[in-house]
Amino acid sequence: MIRTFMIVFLFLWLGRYFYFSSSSSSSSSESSPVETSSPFMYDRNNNNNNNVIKNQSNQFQTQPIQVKGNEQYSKQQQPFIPLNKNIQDQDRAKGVVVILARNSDLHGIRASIRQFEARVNRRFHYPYVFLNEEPFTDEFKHYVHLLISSTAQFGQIPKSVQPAPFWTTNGTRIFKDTMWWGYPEHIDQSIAATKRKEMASLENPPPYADSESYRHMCRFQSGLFFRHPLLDGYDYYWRVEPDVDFYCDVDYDVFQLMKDKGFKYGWTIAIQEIPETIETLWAATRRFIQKFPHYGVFDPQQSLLSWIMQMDDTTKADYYNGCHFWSNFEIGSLDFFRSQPYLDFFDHLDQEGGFFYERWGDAPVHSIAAALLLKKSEIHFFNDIGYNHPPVAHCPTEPFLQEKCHCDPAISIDWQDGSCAVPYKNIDPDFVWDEFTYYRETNPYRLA
Ligand SMILES: Nc1nc2c(ncn2[C@@H]2O[C@H](COP(=O)(O)OP(=O)(O)OP(=O)(O)O)[C@@H](O)[C@H]2O)c(=O)[nH]1
Ligand SMILES: [Mg+2]
Repeated sequence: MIRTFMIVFLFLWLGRYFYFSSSSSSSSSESSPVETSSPFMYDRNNNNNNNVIKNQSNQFQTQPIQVKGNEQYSKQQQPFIPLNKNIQDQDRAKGVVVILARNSDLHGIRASIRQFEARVNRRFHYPYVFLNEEPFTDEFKHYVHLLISSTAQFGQIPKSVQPAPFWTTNGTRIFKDTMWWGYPEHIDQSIAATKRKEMASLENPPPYADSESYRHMCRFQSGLFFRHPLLDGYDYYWRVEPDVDFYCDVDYDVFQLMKDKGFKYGWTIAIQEIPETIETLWAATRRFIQKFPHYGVFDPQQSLLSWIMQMDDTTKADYYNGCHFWSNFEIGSLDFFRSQPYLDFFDHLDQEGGFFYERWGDAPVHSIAAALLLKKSEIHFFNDIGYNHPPVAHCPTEPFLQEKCHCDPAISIDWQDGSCAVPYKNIDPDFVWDEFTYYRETNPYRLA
């Protein structure tokens, strides 16, 4: 009996170790499309994956698909394409497209990837990482691979406490036990359930008011995605969601632009958050600032603080105006999120519990962090990337950009009610590049 227990314990313990080792091994194989095997990753070398689909409820069951061998998972193995500017290999930006999705998102993801490839990736072949708290089905992997021009890796997110990397200010990486997808121990789940019910019974309940999975998703996107071992070795990411449109040709390497210009966060749509979902987020942020006064710029002249923080004329108290970058589109620096100030910010918010007791979204969390911890010169408006996440779209109005697009500028949220682009202009008057600046800044990164 005791021996059985010991064997089970040893097995579980080794499982944890395996996760650690997968983190470092994927880092060392960053230029290789070959995936390492781990409990959280799809092992494409395992022939058992290459069977017909298993999900009996799916419409594709009527026509079992043939999933081919390994070759389809790495159609394009040339990560460094020639750009106008001669860039040494070691100076190349290591970018990746990151997609969090459920198996049920397959068709929405296919629609997004179809346009992403046509407008962007057929030129650059950025690799993809797909993440899911359930194993991706063979059907999902198969149909995604029919559309991509590069490599893809499929990772699983643990629904349990597992070691997660944490980077200190001197760059050291340590691991701390963290709930990846689920309720952290300190969350009172019965209070969380009551709060969800309260939100759902509001006269105008916000979307996903009563959803548990949405809250897990927001917490994961806020504080965990960039720690997944499949993202080790990458410096920049482009987030893509199901059912979005990419309206314009992107004919220069955005990741290299980000790296060379020192941009840490790129956006296309900025709007206001639904107040009911973030009632105490600003108070929690204030406590973070008090706890870590030495972090960040916290300087209205250099930062975007005044874009998000306003003063109440009567009470003279500051408050969060809800302005945020709509994070379903993001091009960002993974190192920003892996920095100690950001990780302390996330841990602080996580301890406060608002991901579950309210419905804090990753968009306001990322945006407040960017406004507090980055200089405004490190944040870039990708005006040229026309984008639609229904019901809100950004479509460039400038004729020199319109030539690259297929959207009606009239649909663009930018200068309409609810957009935070207008207040952004007050803080950074030159945030929309004119034609000369656009070509001067992007030309070095166009294909040679
Ligand atoms: N694996 C997984 N992915 C999820 C889950 N919920 C949402 N996602 C993904 O997380 C991202 C954001 O979720 P969305 O449902 O698009 O949320 P949203 O953009 O706020 O709202 P809508 O797009 O209007 O539904 C998308 O990429 C989804 O595919 C989940 O429970 N599991
Ligand atoms: Mg969405």
